[in-house]
Amino acid sequence: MIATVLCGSRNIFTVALDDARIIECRLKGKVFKDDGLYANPLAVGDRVQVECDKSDPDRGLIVGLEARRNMLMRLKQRGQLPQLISCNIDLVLCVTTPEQPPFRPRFLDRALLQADCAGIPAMLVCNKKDLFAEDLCIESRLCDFQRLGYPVFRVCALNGEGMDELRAALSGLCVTMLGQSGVGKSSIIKALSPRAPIRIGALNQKYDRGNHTTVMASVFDIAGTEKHKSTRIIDTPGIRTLLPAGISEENLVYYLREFAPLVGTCQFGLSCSHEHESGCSILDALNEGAIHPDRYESFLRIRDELRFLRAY
Ligand SMILES: Nc1nc2c(ncn2[C@@H]2O[C@H](COP(=O)(O)OP(=O)(O)OP(=O)(O)O)[C@@H](O)[C@H]2O)c(=O)[nH]1
Ligand SMILES: [Mg+2]
Ligand SMILES: [Zn+2]
Repeated sequence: MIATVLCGSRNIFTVALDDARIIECRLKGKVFKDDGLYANPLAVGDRVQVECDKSDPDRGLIVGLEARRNMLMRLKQRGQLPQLISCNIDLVLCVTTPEQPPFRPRFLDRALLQADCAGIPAMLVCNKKDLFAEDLCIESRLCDFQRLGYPVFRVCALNGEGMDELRAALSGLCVTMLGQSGVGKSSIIKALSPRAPIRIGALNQKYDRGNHTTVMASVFDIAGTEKHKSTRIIDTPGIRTLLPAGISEENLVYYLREFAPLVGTCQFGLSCSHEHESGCSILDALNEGAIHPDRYESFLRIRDELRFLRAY
């Protein structure tokens, strides 16, 4: 029987069978084709073949893995294998805040890069709109993401502001939430589906950030309404560091939307470092404002990191 992984780690997973029954499965002595490429053998959203236990209807054994439509991954630490966050999804929802925790556009650049590299559409949600005092730096970055084609939603999970638009945008999709601890990923799911059995954490007063309340990726189904189809949301634990996974120094530019069309058009072609050369299309775009200075800075930092990761 085919099932979808809802949550789990190491070798015990909760899966939903295609007849809607939810059972617990072991992954025992089974080696998949992709084994050895990722830190975890299975991720939430994976489609697996299951053999049900004949004596216990609530248990089974995972015996195979169906082909993956896509994989969202991350690298936690240099020298480790990439971790699969979720598989077979339609959308990555990158969640951020203007305050508590502070706005971190570099995290967004990385999260969007990871989504683009996986070929998965992405949107941004700026939560905690209630804490948003007019801040030109934040607005400038949010507008730039919009300009690049990432829809941006400004919402407040606490008072429901902006939630209808977000709900409509998620209609019929399977979505993965991505963001730092404390930005309100779980709160947004709770706002969309008040009866969802989900834990919301308090903020750490001293450090103005989350306490890593969600500890494991898991799935929540939000029922459809007359206006919207149902939505499946994967809540994930807050991410501290997001090192680029599955991207090389050479192909980084292809995954930065405003950089990609310029590749190869510099005077020195593909050998241009885009740092000091005359006739560099990327530096020209930066000077003309077609590339936001912050995005250019992110590009340099991520490229440095990729060099460092490769030198391992
Ligand atoms: N002021 C304000 N606080 C909010 C809003 N949404 C969530 N919070 C608060 O932010 C804190 C963290 O919320 P969570 O939903 O647990 O955050 P999370 O992103 O799931 O965090 P982790 O599970 O640790 O990754 C809680 O104290 C929420 O009440 C909002 O719109 N405005
Ligand atoms: Mg959470
Ligand atoms: Zn160049």
